[in-house]
Amino acid sequence: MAYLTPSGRPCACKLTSVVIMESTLTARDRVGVQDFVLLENYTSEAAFIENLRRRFGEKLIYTYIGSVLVSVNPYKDLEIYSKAHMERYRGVSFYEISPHIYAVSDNTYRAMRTERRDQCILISGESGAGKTEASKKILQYYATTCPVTDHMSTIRDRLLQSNPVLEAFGNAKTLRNDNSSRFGKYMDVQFDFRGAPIGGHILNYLLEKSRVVHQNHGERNFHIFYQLLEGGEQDQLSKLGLERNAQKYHYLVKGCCPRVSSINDKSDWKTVRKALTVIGFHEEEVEDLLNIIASVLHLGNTQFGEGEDGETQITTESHLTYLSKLLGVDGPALREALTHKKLTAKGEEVSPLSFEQAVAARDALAKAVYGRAFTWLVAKINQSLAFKDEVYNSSKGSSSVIGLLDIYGFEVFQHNSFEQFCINYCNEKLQQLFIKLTLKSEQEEYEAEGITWEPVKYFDNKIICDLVEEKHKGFISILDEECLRPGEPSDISFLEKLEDTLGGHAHFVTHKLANGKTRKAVGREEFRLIHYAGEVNYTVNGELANQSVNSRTAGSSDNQILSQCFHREEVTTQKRPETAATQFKNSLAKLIEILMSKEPSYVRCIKPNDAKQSGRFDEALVRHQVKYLGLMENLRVRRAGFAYRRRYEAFLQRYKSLCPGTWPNWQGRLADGVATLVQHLGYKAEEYKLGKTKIFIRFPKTLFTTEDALEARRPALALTLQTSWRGYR
Ligand code: AD9
Ligand code: MG
Repeated sequence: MAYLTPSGRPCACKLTSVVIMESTLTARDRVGVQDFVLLENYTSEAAFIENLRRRFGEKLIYTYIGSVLVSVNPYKDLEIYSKAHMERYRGVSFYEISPHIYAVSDNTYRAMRTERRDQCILISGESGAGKTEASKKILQYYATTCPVTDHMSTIRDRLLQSNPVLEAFGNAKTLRNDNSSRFGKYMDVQFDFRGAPIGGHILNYLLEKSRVVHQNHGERNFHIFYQLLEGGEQDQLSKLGLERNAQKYHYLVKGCCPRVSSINDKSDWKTVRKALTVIGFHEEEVEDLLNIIASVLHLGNTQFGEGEDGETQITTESHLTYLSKLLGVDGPALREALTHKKLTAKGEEVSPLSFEQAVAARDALAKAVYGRAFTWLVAKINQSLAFKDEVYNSSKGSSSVIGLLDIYGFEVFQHNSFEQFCINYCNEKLQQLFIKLTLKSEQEEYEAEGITWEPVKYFDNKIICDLVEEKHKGFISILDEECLRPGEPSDISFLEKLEDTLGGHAHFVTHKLANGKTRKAVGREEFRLIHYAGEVNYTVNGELANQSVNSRTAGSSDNQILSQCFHREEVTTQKRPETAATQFKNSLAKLIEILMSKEPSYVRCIKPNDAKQSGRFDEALVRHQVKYLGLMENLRVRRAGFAYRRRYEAFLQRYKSLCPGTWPNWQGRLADGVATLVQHLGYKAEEYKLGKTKIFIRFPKTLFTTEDALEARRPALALTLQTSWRGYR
């Protein structure tokens, strides 16, 4: 970890910037400690939360645990993200200035440049905690502060503009967040040897496709539908066969919430249209995209009834006509795909679908079409962000990367399905990574500095990851087996298999108790996983149906996006297909590999209340998040042995005035200078250790005493620095 990387700027400049910053914040900064490592009672959860609460009350939303940034969503614009704020954080180390997302951005950037190692910033937290906002702020920081030439400004603009486009298609209003990301996102930003952005790449994970056809009460479909209806030009809507009224579309009214007070669909539409142009979408491509959006709405309004022959038939011909035109598929083929199924075992023979089956086929097609369009959109953005050698000849071979991970947090609803299962499994994997990397990096640092490592107890959630992904006997293997077995898959036999294989596992529970009785808290079609973050009941109902995709019609589409997307699937159907669960498992494994190859920084986001209100701090809600984000464990690991560490040059620079032997300048080895200094200050042997490049201080009190000495000697300067170094207790 690039912990306490020296700023590389002259001291006088740094001090000036601190003074400017602190002079505006001094009064508010007299609250709590700005690094939890400095909490006297660091094992107390109550003290931890009290520190968060007090700082939040003063609009100090950021606090560190060592180099991990904890952020509490203020639910209002705090005016701390201006260009002037960005400037204050440039080239300044963590402890010289108040905690901020810009400090993490800048330290990561400098670590990438000075250590020439790829970095990543992992942003986690529950829905509405502020992950996406944090990732946007980081990107804005780089876009504003990094050097750019004309060519590069194009890439910079595209990087920024990819956000509104992806949010339009991948975000939606939910009960928890008016702009909830319904997909996981990992974005690499590539920099050349001068530190200028030259490219980017996005990986997307598991779009919540079920939202296309169904929304819970108080929720909406993806923003783009409402944006198009509100903001699209009249002749455009007419061409698409759409009316400017979201209420007319079945897929848009399930949540009874077509309008959201915090969202302006009309102006968002303008932003998205502009962004598509900046990213380099051609008019025909935009048209294909809009055709898909409109076709989903027509599909939603496609109704079925019973014909004279008793077979299910489409009763809304006009929608079918539009569908065939917009999707570029043959009308009769589409009609057949929506009302009949192919009996693969009997060649070309088809059999009619029941009413319910036809509705399910329609919805499956809508989800598949939208899902593929989203995948295509990401691929297209990636093409436009791709690092182009011929443009940036000079930077060949010497680029580095900062990855930003903004992925859905742990989710528990009344009814939890396959999608929640994947999301929570993803969080288990990320927690596992966090444990590995924080412990590993801590251990490595101790080893590198030649200091004995003192192990810390923590809950290792590997047992839950194994339960899900172990070969042959893990949850996903059992699901695969059941899905790929010939004949109709059954949810109940799946549940029985789960019981047979996983029953008795400490983290897997069904309604059956060992004594033959029934456990009431788990339904007959449910199983419960005891996650590291809490217990969740999942319904198996539909778990298996979710795994199949209707691709019959779209493969032959004239719509470039659809034919491109579905063609690939057709080619691969000869092989044993991968289930959605296995696909997700594999993509997660790849993600973990990517993250492991980089040096991580963490932003842990906390949501202060469920009402999306500013100024409200719900302690119980925060306590729960502190628990499942593993923050107390994180703090204990960070405090294990030594609360504080600092590179020799930084420590000497700061305190040399306290010792005649080191003032004004120490000429010898840095380690000797620090030894001279701490001896003079009267540090006892058990209070500190000298490593190879850093001093390790065991107790915060030692540091406070030294700070007090500095304050007594240089009152004016010390006052400004004190706030940034240790906060006020
Ligand atoms: V989800 O898992 O995608 O549903 P996120 O991404 O964690 O969730 P998001 O960043 O979208 O949450 O934040 C939710 C809302 O909180 C935003 O729309 C803002 O209105 C508000 N927010 C979040 N962070 C900040 C901030 N730093 N300053 C002001 C903020 N408002
Ligand atoms: Mg988000």
